[in-house]
Parts: sequence; structure tokens; C-alpha cells
Amino acid sequence: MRFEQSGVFALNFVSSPGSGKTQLLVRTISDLKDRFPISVIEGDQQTSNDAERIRATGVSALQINTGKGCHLDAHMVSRALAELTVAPSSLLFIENVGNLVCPAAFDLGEAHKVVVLSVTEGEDKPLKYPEMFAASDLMLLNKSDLLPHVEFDVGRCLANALKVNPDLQTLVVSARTGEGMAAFYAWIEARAARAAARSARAAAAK
Ligand SMILES: Nc1nc2c(ncn2[C@@H]2O[C@H](COP(=O)(O)OP(=O)(O)OP(=O)(O)O)[C@@H](O)[C@H]2O)c(=O)[nH]1
Ligand SMILES: [Mg+2]
Ligand SMILES: [Zn+2]
Repeated sequence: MRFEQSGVFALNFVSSPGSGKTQLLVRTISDLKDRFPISVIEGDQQTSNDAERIRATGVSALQINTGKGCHLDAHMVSRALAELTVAPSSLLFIENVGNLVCPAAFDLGEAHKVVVLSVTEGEDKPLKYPEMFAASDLMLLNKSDLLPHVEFDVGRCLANALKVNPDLQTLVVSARTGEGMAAFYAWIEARAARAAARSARAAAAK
């Protein structure tokens, strides 16, 4: 099932472990929850830590534990939806298992994959793990607040990402300080509006 058909704007957040997916979601939800209904599906091998961090913002979150599994698949997500109420005209954020490799290959019915890379990981990651950057529509380069403390060439990183995917949009952000996050919210709002207009047009044509 594609979420767009039911008026839900779903984003699938993918990255290596620890790049800041949950921290980005916590800040995004705190800033957007008065404007959109939001729900979250969290994927990790073990623990409900991330779902608990999300629930502390006041929105509902469902944790999927994949055990030995290293990614979410559409079947796991559809089972989760039986337990999570996702309102029409809402945002659904899916945080995938921290893994920069195989989540690239799994379509969860989302509108877009958002790949998160942090400035402590090295600017060569898009070249080493090209599938994830090729499968994504937006890259958030997170932890920009740490740039003064690490050797990381932002320009080279963005160039590497665009070599792999010339259509990738990129934003430099900090989930800690909030730098760059307004541009991410504008991206969400514009893309969600476009998806809603598309699904209204499709419904009218039926
Ligand atoms: N300095 C700094 N630290 C950050 C930022 N975003 C996240 N962190 C820290 O990075 C660590 C990992 O953040 P998480 O949000 O748990 O990362 P994650 O991608 O959800 O990790 P997994 O779910 O394990 O894959 C935590 O200690 C965060 O506080 C940021 O923008 N700046
Ligand atoms: Mg997380
Ligand atoms: Zn996997």
C-alpha cells in the first residue's frame, strides 16, 4: 500500500547507527506537531528506547524490533499499522534500522527516503555506500554544530553525494542547535502539499 493513496505523507529515515535520526525526529515533531498530526514507527534490532524518546514529545510511536534482521520491510510496517492509528492528512515518520546498506532496497510505501549523514562519519560515505544515497530524495547532513571540532569538508561531501545521485536535495542541519531545520520543515510542508494535491486529483479522476 502506498501511503499517499490514503492521504498520509510518509518519510522513511535511513542512516548508519547514531547519525541522529531519532534526535532529528524529536526536534521536528516538537516544532511541527501543532501544525500536523504526526505518528512514528521506530525500527531497531532491540529495545524500545527510540519509541520512548518519541512518545516523550506527546505523539504516538510504535516500536518494531527486528531481532537479527537489519532493515524494515513493508510487511512489518503493515503489521505495525494495525496497532498504530495514522490519521488522514497526517505525517508518518518511519525510522529504519541503523544500517547504511540494505534498507536502500526496501520500499515501505513511503513518499521519500531521507538519508541522514553526520559530520563525524567522513565525507566519503556517499561513495562507499552509494545505494542509499541513490535511493533517497533528500540528504540531511546532521551535527553541523560539530564542524569546528572535526575535519570534514562539507563541499566535498555534498559533491560526493551528487556524484552518486544528481537529483538528491541536501540540507546541512543540527538536531542539537536547530540550525537548518526551518529549511527541512519547508521541504516537508511543500512535499506533503504536493502529495495531497496529487491524491486529490487521483480521487477526482476515479
Ligand atoms: N552534537 C550533536 N549531536 C547529535 C546531533 N544529533 C544527534 N546527536 C547525538 O548523536 C547520538 C545519536 O543520536 P540518535 O538520534 O540516537 O541517532 P540514531 O540515528 O537515531 O541512532 P540509531 O537509532 O541507533 O541508529 C546521540 O548522542 C545524540 O545526542 C546533533 O545535531 N549534534
Ligand atoms: Mg534512533
Ligand atoms: Zn537488511
